[in-house]
Amino acid sequence: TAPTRLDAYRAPAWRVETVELDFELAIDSTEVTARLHLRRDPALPLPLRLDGENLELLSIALDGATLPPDMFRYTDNVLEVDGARDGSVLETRVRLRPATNTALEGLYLSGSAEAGFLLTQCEAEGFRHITFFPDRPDVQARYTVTLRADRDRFPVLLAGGNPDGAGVLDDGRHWARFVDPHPKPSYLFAVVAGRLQSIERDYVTADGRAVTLKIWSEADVIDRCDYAMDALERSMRWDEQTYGRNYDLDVFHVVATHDFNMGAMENKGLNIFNAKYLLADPDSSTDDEYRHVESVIAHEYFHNWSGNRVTCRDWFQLSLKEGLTVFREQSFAADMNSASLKRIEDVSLLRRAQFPEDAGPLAHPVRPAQYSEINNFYTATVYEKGAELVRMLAGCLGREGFRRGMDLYFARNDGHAATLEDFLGALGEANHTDLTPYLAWYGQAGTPRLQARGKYDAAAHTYALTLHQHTPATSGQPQKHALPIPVKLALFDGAGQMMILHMDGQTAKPQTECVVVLEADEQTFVFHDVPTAPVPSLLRGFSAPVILDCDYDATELALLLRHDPDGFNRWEASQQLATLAYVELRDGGASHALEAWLDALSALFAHNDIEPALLANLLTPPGEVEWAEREASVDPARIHALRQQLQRHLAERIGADALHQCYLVLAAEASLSLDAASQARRRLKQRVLELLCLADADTAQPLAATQYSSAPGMTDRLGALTVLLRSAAAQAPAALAHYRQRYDDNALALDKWFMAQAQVPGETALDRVSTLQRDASFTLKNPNRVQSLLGAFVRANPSGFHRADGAGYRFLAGQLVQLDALNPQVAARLATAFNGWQRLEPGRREAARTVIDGLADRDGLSRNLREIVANVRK
Ligand code: HT7
Ligand code: ZN
Repeated sequence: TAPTRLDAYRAPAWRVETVELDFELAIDSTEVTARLHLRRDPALPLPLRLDGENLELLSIALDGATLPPDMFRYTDNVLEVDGARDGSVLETRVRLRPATNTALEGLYLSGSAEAGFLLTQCEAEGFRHITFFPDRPDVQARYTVTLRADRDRFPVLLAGGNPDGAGVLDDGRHWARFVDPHPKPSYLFAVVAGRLQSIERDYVTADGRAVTLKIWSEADVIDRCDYAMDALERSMRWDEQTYGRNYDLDVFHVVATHDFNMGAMENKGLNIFNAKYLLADPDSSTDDEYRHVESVIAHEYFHNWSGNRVTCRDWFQLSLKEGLTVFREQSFAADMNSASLKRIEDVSLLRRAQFPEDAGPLAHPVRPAQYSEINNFYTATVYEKGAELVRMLAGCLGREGFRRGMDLYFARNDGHAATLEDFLGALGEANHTDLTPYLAWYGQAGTPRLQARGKYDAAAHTYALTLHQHTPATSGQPQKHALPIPVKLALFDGAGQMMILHMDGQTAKPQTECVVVLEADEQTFVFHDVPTAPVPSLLRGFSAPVILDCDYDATELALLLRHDPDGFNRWEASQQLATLAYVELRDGGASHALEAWLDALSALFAHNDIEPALLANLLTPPGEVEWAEREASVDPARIHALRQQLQRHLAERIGADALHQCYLVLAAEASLSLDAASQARRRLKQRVLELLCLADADTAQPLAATQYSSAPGMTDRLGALTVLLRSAAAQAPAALAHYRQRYDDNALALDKWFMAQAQVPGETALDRVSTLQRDASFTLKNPNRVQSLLGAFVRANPSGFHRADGAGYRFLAGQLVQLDALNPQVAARLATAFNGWQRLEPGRREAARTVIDGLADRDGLSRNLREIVANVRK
C-alpha cells in the first residue's frame, strides 16, 4: 500500500457526532454493536468509508433497515456504504476474538484465559480492530458505552467517561454504562473487564470538582499501587498550579497490565499502564524505577489537556501532543526532584536514543512527511527531540510568556484537533512575537552541528564569538537550511569567575548569562569590556538540541568542570573532557586531556563537597553508544575496551583505598528511604563500587556479595548483582540463582534478572542470551520479557550484540521473524537495533548487510517490520 503523506491531508467528509457502543464481552468471542450518528460535510460529496480491520461483520443496518449486500462493500480494511445522508444512523454488529489477539492492539486478553482480563489499546489505529469507524483523530465524537458480561468472570466493567448506571441481568450476567461528555477521537477509547482490585482516593480539583481516583490491578500486586496514587495526586496539583489545568470528569481510572506494547496510554478517564510503570515497592523496584513511575503517571495525566482536550489533526502532528507532554513531564520531574540532575538524565537519553536516529537511515523530522505504518513513528525524535523544540520555544518566551501562550493555545483549541502551526501561532500571538521560524525545526531531520570559535582582542578588550551551523544531509533530505539556534552562554575568567557581559547594542542590566540566537549559517557576536581572555560556557542547560563543536583545550574544560556553578554544564564539561581523553587513548600519543580529567575528578572526589548524585554523574564518562556516534568506522568491542581502560585509569588515580573508604561510609547508612538525598547516596555508592571493582576486584567482589545478601531494597540488590556479573565474580552464580528463586513469582523483578545478564558486555553475551531465550520463563508473547532480554541485548550491549562474526545479527533476525508473527509493533521496534550498521567497520558491516538483505527479501513480514527493514537498509 502507498504511504500516507502529510501533504495529502483532507478534512473528513463524514463525521460522527455521537456513538453508542454495546459490548457482549467474553474471552473467545466478543460482539460489538455500534450505532454511529453521522454528519456529512455538504462541500465534500464523497462516499461513506469506514476503517475496519480483522472484523467479522455480523449485521449492518442504515436508518433502522438492514442493508442489502449490494449496498455495502468490505474490502482492503475499508467498509464502503451506499445511501447514507447527513443525520443517518449506521448500525453494525461485529465479532472479535480477543483470546487470540497476540498483537495487543484492539481488544485483547492480558494473562491467561482462566484468570486474565480483557482490555483495549486503540492508539494509533487500534479502534478499527474493534468496530467500523472513521478511525482518524480529527473525527471527535461523544461516546456512550454499555458493557455486558458474565458477572463471575468479569466482576469489574470499566469504560472511559462518567458512570451512568449498572445492573444485574437474569442470566448470571451484569451490565454497566458509561457516558463521556467530552467529544474525543477514537484512539482515546478504552474498555477494561475482569477480576481486578482497586485502591481509591478522593480528590477535589482547584475549580471545586470532586473526583474519585482509582487504581486497578490484579489482586497479587494491588499492594504495589500506592506510590502511583501519590504521584497521580502530585501531578494533578502541579498541572493546576503550573498551567491552570483542572481534571474534567467525576472519575479517573488507572489500570495496570503486564501485557502492553508501550509504556502507558492516556485513554480519556481510563489510563492503561504497563505494570512496569505503575507498580513500585522497595523490595522489587529500583530508585530509577520509582522515578519512572512518577514521570509516566504524570505524562499520561498531563495528556488530558495536551492530547485529549486539544488533540492532533492527523498523526503527522503526533509531536504536538507527545513533544509537549514530554516537556511538561520533564518540567514536573525537575520541580519534584533536582532540576540539573533531571536535565542530565534527559540530555543523556537524547544523545543515546535520538542522536543515533537522526544520524542514520531512520532519520525523520519531528513532523515526518510520510509513513507506511504510523506505529513506527513513536520515536525518540517525535518524543524527545519534540520536547527539546518545546523547551526552546519556552526559553524564547520566558516562564510567564510561555504560560500566556499555553493559556491561549488551550483556550483556542479546546475540543479541537490542532496542528503544530496552531501551537506556534498561539504561543507567538500571546506574546506578540513571530515564532514561525522555529517551524523549520519540525520539518528538517538531522542534528545540527554548531561550531563555535572565539577570538579575544587583548588591546580592544573584546571577545568575538563566531557561531556557524551545518546539518549533514539525511536520507531524502539532501539540502538543509539554517535553523534558529538559541545559545545560552557565560564567560569565565581564569580564576573561574563568571564575567559581566556587555554585548553590542545591549543596554539591559548587567548580567553574567545571556542568550544569543544564531539565525543564519554564520554570525559573530561581540562582547565588550572583557578584561582577560575568557573561557566560554556555551549552550548552557543544553539550550538547543545540537552537537557543539568548540575548540576547547583540556585546561579550559577542567576549569569549567571545577567552577561552573550550573550542575548541568559542569557535567557537560566533564563529558567533553572525558571524550578528549578517550580520543587520546584511541589515537595514542599525548595524554593532556586524560591527565586533566583524572586530576579534576580525583580532586573533586577528595574534597567531598559536591552533591553525591552529581558526583556520581561526573565520575561516569559518556556511554559506548555516544562514542560510537563520533566514529567513522565503528568497532564496538574496541570502544568498550577503551572505555573500560579510561575508567580503570580513573579508579586507580582516585585510589582503591579512597574508593574503599568512601564505599564503607556510604554502605554504613544503607536505608530504604526514597528521599532525594538517600537516592543520591545510593547512586554514588554504586558508582564507587563499580570503580573499586576496576581498581581492586579482590576487595570489591566480597563487598558486592555482602551488599547483595544484605540489601534493604532493589537498588542495592540489583546494583550488587550487576557488579558481580560484570566482573565475572566467583560469587555471581550463587547470587543469580538466589535472585531467580526469590523473585520467581514477580514478573517485573524477573525481567531485571534477564536484563542484568543480557547486558554483560563481550563476545560471550550471545551464548548467555541464547540460553536464556530457551528458559522456561522466557516468552515472545510478553513485550516486557522481550525487551528485558532481547531489547537489553541489542540496544544496551553493543560489544555483545555486534559480535565480530555477525552471530548477533543472525540471532536477532531469527527472533524478529518469530516475533513478527505474534506482535508486529514490538518486532519493528526491536529491528531498529540495526540502525547505524552502515558505519560499522567493514567486517561487521558486511555481516549486517547480509542479514538485513535476507530479512528484506522475506515474504510475509508485517507492514511494521517491513517498513523498518526497508528504511534501515537505505
Ligand atoms: N500515547 C501513548 C502511545 C501509545 C501507543 C502507541 C502505539 C501503540 C501502542 C501504544 N500504547 C501507547 C503513550 C504516550 O506517549 O503517552
Ligand atoms: Zn505521550
